Amino acid sequence: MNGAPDITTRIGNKKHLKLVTTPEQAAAMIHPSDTVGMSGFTPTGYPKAVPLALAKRIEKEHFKIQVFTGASVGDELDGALVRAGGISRRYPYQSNNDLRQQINTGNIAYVDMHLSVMPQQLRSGFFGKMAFAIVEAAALTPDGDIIPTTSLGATPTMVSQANKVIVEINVTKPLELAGMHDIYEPLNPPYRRPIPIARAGDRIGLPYIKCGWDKIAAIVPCDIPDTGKALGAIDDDAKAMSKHIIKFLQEEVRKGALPYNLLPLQSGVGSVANAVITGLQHSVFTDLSVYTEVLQDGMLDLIDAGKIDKISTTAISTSPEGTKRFFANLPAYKDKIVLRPQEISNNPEVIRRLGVISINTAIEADIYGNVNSSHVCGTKIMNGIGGAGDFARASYLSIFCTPSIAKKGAISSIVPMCSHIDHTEHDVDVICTEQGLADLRGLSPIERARLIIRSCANPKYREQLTDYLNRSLEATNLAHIPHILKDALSWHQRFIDTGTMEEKSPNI
Ligand code: 0RQ
Repeated sequence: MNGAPDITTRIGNKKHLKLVTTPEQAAAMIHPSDTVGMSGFTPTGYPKAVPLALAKRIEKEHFKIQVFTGASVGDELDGALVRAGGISRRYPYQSNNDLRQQINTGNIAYVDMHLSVMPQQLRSGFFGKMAFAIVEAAALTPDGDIIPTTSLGATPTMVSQANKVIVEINVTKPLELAGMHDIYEPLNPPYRRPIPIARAGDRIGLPYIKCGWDKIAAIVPCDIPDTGKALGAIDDDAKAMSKHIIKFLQEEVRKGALPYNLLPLQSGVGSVANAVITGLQHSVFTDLSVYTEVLQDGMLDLIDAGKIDKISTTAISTSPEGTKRFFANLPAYKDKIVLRPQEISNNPEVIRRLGVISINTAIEADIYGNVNSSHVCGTKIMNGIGGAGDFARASYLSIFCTPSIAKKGAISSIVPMCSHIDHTEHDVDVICTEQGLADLRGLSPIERARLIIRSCANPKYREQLTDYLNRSLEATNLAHIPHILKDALSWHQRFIDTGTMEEKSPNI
């Protein structure tokens, strides 16, 4: 194959070199309406050459497929296929501009799911049969098993459930990634056993994905690197939230509610999450551990600063600079990091056992502590719930952050009633904005409302929110959760009416 990178040394059994083919020939194997699983979790570890070739084929032949991934992936997959008109249904999370637009105009059916649950539902046959899994790999073992790359996501389940597997060997991924993965697939009920993870770094499975030569339909060389997402500078709001959270955690340690080295941390994606993690670098905390789904650049800083014991994740979701740094120091990082399937990295059983402290981002939070992290104005999807629900419900301490205002202050992120709810008041312990932090544990709804308005709402909106609360108290005669429904709903309606709600994508 002219110009294709040489992958011979990455194929453990030379007898099977005959499976090596072009992206176009591999893409030609897919049938219209097929259900196709693709590796990847955030823009890392996803196939690129085959989806790009498939998009070109679809542009000419006009057909659609159903696409499963671990979570969001890069534009070579979601963007290219959507622009070609090639996706009919998409599961379980996305963060692509073009895809979001097609979902929000009814052209693509999107199923926004808890990420830990999707592999089990695939295995149980809820979605029918998966025709192909297209999987990025660093190498194939002599037995035809797969050494994955920088994310695991739902790939082990896709490989076990698909009729055939197309392996895309990506030469930009170092072979030294081998050994970082820990692959364990639980049995379905009623045969399931406890998952034997008692500490973030425990290894319980295999370092490769079981596949076998019989299942491999094609092997495709690829030299396209992951897109990655450049991290924006940590702005003042993110710095303020990071400070509030670290101060709060220090106080919890002082009170004896948390050990000196905290409990395993989970942080979502984006600048606030990265700011909190970066902030820990300069904190008093040491011997930290992380049980999360995405590892961002800030965690590499913590490793470099000698603050981290172990990190468990399903994706190395670093910026392009972070990825270079990660690959350059792979032996040192390898010792600290375990890559697990999302069914394990996000597993509520393990999260509850370890007592994880979760820190996720909200689009809006209401005065009673409910959180919306997926739908703008209750109707338009931004990205999805992702792994936030897996963690929020099962964690020891569930923290949600959001800047107190959006759209340059035209919108308050603290609202009377969330226009859509992903995380109920029962799963939200702490809300933090740049204004301050509200510890909601043990408080009644009305106490929560007063505290959230006082500590988290932007001064610009405090009076309106207090007025709403007072009128609701009066109108309902101090009901348990006082609301005036028509006023609560019109809060969002005015933003829709003024067109303030036109959203863009953060492409996480
Ligand atoms: O749009 O730039 O056009 O103004 O939403 O908001 O403030 O840039 O924040 O990029 O961190 O994304 C919740 C979407 C935050 C993300 C969310 C508008 C805002 C902006 C983005 P503009 P920011 P971020 C780990 C766990 C759910 C999944 C999850 C997310 C855009 O964190 O998808 O946590 N979380 N998974 O203006 C109207 C409001 C708004 C608003 C923000 N109140 N009203 N628009 N925006 N607040 C990852 C995985 O599971 C893989």
